[in-house]
Amino acid sequence: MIQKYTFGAPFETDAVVALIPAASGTPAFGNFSADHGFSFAYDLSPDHKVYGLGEANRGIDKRGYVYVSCCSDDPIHTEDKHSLYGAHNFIIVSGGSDAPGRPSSDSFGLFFDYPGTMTFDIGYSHRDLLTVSCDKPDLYLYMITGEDPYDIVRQFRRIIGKSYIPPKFAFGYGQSRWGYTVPDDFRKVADQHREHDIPLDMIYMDIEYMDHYKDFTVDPQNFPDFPAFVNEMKQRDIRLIPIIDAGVKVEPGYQIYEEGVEKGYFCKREDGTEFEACVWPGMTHFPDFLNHQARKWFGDQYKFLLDAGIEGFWNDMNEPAIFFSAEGEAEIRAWMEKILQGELSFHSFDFSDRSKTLANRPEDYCRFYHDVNGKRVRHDQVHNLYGANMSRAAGEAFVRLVPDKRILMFSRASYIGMHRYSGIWTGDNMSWWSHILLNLKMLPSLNMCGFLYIGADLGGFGCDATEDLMLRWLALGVFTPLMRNHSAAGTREQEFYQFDHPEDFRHVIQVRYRLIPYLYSEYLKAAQNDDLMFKPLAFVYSQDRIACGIEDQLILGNETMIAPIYTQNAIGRPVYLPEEMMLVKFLPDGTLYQEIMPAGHHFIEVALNEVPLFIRKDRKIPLVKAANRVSALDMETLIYIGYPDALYELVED
Ligand code: MIG
Repeated sequence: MIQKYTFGAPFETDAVVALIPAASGTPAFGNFSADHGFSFAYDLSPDHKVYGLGEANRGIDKRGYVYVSCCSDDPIHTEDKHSLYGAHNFIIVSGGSDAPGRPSSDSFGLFFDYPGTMTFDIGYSHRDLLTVSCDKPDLYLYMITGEDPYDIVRQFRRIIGKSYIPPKFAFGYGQSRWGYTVPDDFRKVADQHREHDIPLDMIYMDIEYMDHYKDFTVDPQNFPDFPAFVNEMKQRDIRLIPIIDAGVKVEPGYQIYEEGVEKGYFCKREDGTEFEACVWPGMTHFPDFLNHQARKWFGDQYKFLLDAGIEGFWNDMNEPAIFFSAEGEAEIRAWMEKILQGELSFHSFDFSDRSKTLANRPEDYCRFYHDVNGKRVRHDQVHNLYGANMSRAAGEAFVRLVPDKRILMFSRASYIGMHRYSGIWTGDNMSWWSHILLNLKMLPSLNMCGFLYIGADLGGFGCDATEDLMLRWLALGVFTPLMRNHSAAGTREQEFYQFDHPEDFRHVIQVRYRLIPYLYSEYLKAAQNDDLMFKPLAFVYSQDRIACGIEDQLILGNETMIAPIYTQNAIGRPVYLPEEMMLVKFLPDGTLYQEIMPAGHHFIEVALNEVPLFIRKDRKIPLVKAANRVSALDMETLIYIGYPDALYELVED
């Protein structure tokens, strides 16, 4: 059952698409207060677990920390961080399995539809207290009760609308790196994959492809005939996937800038002038994605690239990220001027601190406004909707511009609702072993919030990757819908050909292609049925106390369990089986190791170039022969592995 409560005058975020009548009476769980801002409080018993929050830090069970919904461009995802790029205000309080006598109604879900900053203190200040709070008491609250957390999640998914489905090629492997600039950089990637017989469907174009980082332009020197280059790659059955940044360069004569100013489609300051912030192109204006006309206008710009043959995009810097604002710049200039004039002395740390605090300043988010149906709304109050509406702009445009085609798209910033238009990549992680685990833990939480097309920068974006880390991470990446190797300029190059054993990469990436019919089928089922592709073990084995606490294994689809290796120099890992399962190891010679293992604790050995997977008892999964492109997969080669008498429903489209 879903009950909708209205507090104050909420902003319409469009996250929920189902019509839910207003509930009468007071909510069944917790205490509410709308006196000073808004707050919700609920006493947690020792066995309560709390799920959800989508792209958030730490565990699958969120209990024990404080999380702040505030889309943030922060590339250092250490354990202490409270905010990442997304804002997904859905949590499920689960009564747990070990509470005899507790009513099942002890589990409930909460969606706080509020687009400003929101704090989820989940047993952080007090182990036994959950509080959710925000400054303005204007929001919709959806309270969902159901049989168990899994049922609650599916009810929630039903009211937020169907998840985005990408084109099938998007299930292939993608190579990316910030720094590919000239056509030969892209050709080299394609050539190397061909030479070493390694599958590849996409090469990503980072900001260097643009003309001075101007959206919807290409560098005229490097790409004098861009459609021809896109086509050259397409002849090789490889898609180029360009990045689009949120900020539009301020440059007289640049058509998008001129048009946006003329039509009033950029965010404005209080005095009506366009807000200016420095990002990659230099000074930019931010398109007002909350204004539906501006949204249509910006979406239409994607046509330039669609017409050139492009079939996929990634939307970046859309929190929006700000290096510094015009105001911030003026402030630091005045400060430096005083120092130069000898009016002020300073410590060196003061100097570096000052310049660092210029980026993504909360004050700056209070300096510009949106035009929402003629009403002026200050950005900070709707901050978490910005990136989501950039992707919505594009998604709505694709329906108009290329109605018969599915376009690949994923975004960095997001809010619930964006899952109907786009996927997510989880931003600037690092080449750290701990980030393999973080990648794994985010998967079910993102699914709970509707995001199915998801993935992390495999191998890590920042820092230097090693061959073993890369291989282990790919052995998780073979299971994530978005499988992309991406890294930052200046870090050690991490394409497979930078390492000593290309054959190991060939094998691991081939495993992905062998699994695509299964992954795609499970993806489609999850999208069509408002279901999860990745589930915590607790959702499936809710009566098993040990399984309920396991966070480094996941149920994938309905048939399998994944248990990737995420520690350095490990020869394998401990695995807990809640029931009998078949361990499958994809061996480097293309054969399979299969062993039925009884329920219980095990240690499995897995070499660096092997991919482990468990098939649940009495289930089986389809497997095909590898090919170097998704389009070349031959369904005639399909076999099933697992328990032979099982049934499997293969969904294709
Ligand atoms: O300020 O476009 O998360 O994937 O390579 C960094 C350059 C801007 C951040 C993205 C990353 C991308 C990078 N971008």
